[in-house]
Amino acid sequence: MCAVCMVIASACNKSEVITITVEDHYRAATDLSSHVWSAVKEYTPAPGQFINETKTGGFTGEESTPADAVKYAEGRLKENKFVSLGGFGGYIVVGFDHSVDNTTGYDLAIRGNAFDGSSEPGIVWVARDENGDGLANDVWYELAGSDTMAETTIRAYSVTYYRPEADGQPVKWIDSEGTEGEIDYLAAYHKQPSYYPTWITTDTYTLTGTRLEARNYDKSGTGTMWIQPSYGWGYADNFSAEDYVEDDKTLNLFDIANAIDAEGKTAVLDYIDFVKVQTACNAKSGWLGEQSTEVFDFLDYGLMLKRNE
Ligand SMILES: [Ca+2]
Ligand SMILES: [Ca+2]
Ligand SMILES: [Ca+2]
Repeated sequence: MCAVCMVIASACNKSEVITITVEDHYRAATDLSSHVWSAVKEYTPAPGQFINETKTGGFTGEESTPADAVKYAEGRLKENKFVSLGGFGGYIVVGFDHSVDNTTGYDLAIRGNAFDGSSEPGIVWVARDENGDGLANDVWYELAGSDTMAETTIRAYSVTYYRPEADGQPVKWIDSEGTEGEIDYLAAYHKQPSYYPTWITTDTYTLTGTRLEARNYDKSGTGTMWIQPSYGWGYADNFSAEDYVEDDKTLNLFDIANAIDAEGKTAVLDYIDFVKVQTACNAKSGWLGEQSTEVFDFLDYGLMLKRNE
């Protein structure tokens, strides 16, 4: 009997109020567990050039509910195709068929499509299924990265996106700093009617997260060659030798030990159940459009290494 169960048993005997600890819902990996993500729990991108797009984006264009969006994202990941998170704040949440342990060293590997000069960092968040309902409705902890303490980094930053009034229009936004802007409509490349998710029924929606300062710039000076430099470490879809896998450079590695709470203090998590990746920059790169994190895969890296021993 585990320590927690013993507490409950003895408490029941005494008819005392019991505080259920999160350890109750730990799901140990077994020989049957997979080191690969098992389910998409939520997919809420910001508007973007690939959102609703039926060609390279792979949407039907008819997604009308959050469940449709989850189905889309699961199908894409299973086909090893990218899921775009759109502009700032767009996110995906995945779960595993077991709890992912915080091992010594790296615990998670996330695949993006970064290459030298094309990093579109996504911040990684983790959560335990504290209430044991299988849903990602628990407290999220950010995994700190190289820029967490930078003065240019803004936590609890929000962007509200506005549904365009007609097809073929950019998506307007306003952020929590009062700045206004647009997700451009790239008529030459992505011709779907709207970049505002088809399954979001409200005329505005707000995404909140941690914003990293954009580093993108036009090297040509004439708008033809946009560079999206890498960040130090701790971000998905980031081409950095500090945490990519040397012989598989689109995989970035993450350590649950870097978890921080809403105040920025270290959060000690022995394990996690859910992983969220969220586009970290609010920027656009000319004809390349908005900076959007792309993801392909989520792995329990500790379990993967154990299996490879
Ligand atoms: Ca670790
Ligand atoms: Ca839950
Ligand atoms: Ca990318």
